[in-house]
Amino acid sequence: MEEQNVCKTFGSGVMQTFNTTMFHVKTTCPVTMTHFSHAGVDCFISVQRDPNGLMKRVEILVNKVATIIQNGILTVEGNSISLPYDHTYQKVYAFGIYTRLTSKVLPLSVTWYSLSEGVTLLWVQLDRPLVDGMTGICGGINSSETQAKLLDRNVIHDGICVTGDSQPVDDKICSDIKSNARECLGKRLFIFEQLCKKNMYINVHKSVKCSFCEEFLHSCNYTYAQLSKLRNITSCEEHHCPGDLQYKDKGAAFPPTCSNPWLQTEFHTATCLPPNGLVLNNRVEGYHSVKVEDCPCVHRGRIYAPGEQRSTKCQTCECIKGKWICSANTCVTPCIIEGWFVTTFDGKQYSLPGTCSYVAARGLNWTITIRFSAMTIEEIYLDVYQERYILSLKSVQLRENIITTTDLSQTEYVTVYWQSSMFVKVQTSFGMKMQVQVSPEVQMYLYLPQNVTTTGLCGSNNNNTEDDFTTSSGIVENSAQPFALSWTLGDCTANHPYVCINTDNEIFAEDKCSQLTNTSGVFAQCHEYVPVNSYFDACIQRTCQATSGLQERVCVGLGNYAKACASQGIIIGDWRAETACTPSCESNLKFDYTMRACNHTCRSLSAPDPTCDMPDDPVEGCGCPPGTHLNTPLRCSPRALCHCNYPGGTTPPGPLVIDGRQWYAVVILCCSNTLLVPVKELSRK
Ligand SMILES: [Ca+2]
Repeated sequence: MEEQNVCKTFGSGVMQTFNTTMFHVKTTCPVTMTHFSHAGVDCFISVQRDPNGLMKRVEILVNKVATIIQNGILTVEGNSISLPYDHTYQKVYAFGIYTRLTSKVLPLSVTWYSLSEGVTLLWVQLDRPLVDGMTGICGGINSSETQAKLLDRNVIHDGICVTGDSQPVDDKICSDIKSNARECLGKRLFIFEQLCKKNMYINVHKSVKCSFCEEFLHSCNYTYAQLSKLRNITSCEEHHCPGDLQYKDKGAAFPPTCSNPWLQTEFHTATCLPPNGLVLNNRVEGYHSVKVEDCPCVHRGRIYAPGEQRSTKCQTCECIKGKWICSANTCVTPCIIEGWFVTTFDGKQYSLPGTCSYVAARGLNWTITIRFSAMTIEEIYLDVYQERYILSLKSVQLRENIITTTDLSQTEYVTVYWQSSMFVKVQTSFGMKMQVQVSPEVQMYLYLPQNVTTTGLCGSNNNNTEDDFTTSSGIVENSAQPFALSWTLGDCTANHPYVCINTDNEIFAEDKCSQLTNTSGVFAQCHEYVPVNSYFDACIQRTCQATSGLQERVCVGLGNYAKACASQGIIIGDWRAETACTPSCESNLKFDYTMRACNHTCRSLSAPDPTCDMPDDPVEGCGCPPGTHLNTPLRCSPRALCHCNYPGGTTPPGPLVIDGRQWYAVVILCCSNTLLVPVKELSRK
């Protein structure tokens, strides 16, 4: 079990430090709860109360992201948000009757109870040992500071706010609870009495009184009758739940819903739950509970009744118990390696732990290994039988022979050709296909027939995600890191950073990558088909870590989502123009989203083009517009200007003198890419 440290504030100013000391602070000044830095991430949490004891302002600053609750309104970086809210660095969501913020960069959560008038309860939980140099009223390691010193250092005076003495007030609620809850309070009786009297100062808000009593009494196992009696004393009402939900002092923090009908028992807290056996219909407005059989489904913002069907490019789906039950996917899903972000054949997504060399996939007579430089693939090696292909930025080679954009390389087992300036296709005789993006970044898309299983980073290709983290020694791991490290070659250290290298990168990345998630943006039409969040996170990370060419990194991130959408039949349109991502092309080549290799080179005029026999979806990249052909050297030429291919080279249009045998030379004519019969035989030299 990880070490948990909890610091809490409730009532009109009760503080409970990490070392569980409790005291009362009566102030309308901001109070620093905790402030520390860990792993390069700064964390600062403060609260400020009204004269009536309600917290009117809570400020949570983690990794420079400001989350503020003020006058009942929750904002993140100045924008009002709705729950659940998922940000690169944090999540904010309903947790029982509370709201919880969980950081993704620190093992930290902050939970609070919010009323429209203010916050009555807040606790900070740190799931790790306390760190050095912690300040704040929550205390730190071996905190030996006196209460007076803690107050002095952590109550921030601004000249307007007032700090008073926490004078005990004789209050009937305190004495009545004391005598009625003596047994439950046990050892806490003394501290209860002491704090209760300080908590109940004049003008204290009713909810603040209730928050105080609830905190002390919620661990008591009282019967309904006993609870009613205590409620009579405090005149606190039972928490009111919305719709037909029912309040439970202790129950599942997340109610079962149509999207997630299983009752999760991991977290228990004060909560609102549907009546027994029902689930919350979270697919419609309001809080209505239904039988799971009556749950509707949602697709592209449309609600489907139970039993209703819909069809997509790859499958037919039926709405059953709030879930889409789909026929087998007829589209072959590739293993995708885009920078450090991997999607296995069976659809599991994870990120690689470091700049290493890995076995991406291995079959009977072939192995694909990838070597990284920083966050991008430097080289891909494909070993098939005795042949080694090396793919890198704008380059493909078979052993030491370079395969240029106009070439077609064919051996017994492997055919390699360029689909456009951005994509190289590798087709094997045994059904394995690989598409490699070679510009502006090396990325890999690997396709295997259904019945072929593999090992490596790409998983097992058996339609079961559970065994995708199988290590090189055959053990199935739970997490990505040990699994991925087992497939490394040579020295390797896990060095995956999770925070931006600087603030400028961070702002740029957030701004540009949010074009993906923008619900009225160019990518919105695909959101229902391909979940966008993992692409957004990947876009942020690849841009955050870049030391140069930030815009290009963003374009790669956006392009990866557009590619995933295209594979589901959703064509985004001219997104590159809208996002300043249109690449410039060499020579007189033109950029297009639908380039095809088939019959697009001058070479293809000399002989039947084998690429026309290989089924390819069109790809984006630079290539030649219709009516022109890719010529050597790199240029789009009309047919008449095409060079001719002959065994041993290419030649421009016109007569070609080939040295024949020792005494003879042959002149043939290249015309419209066709080598004509010898027109002239030269006489003996
Ligand atoms: Ca699998």
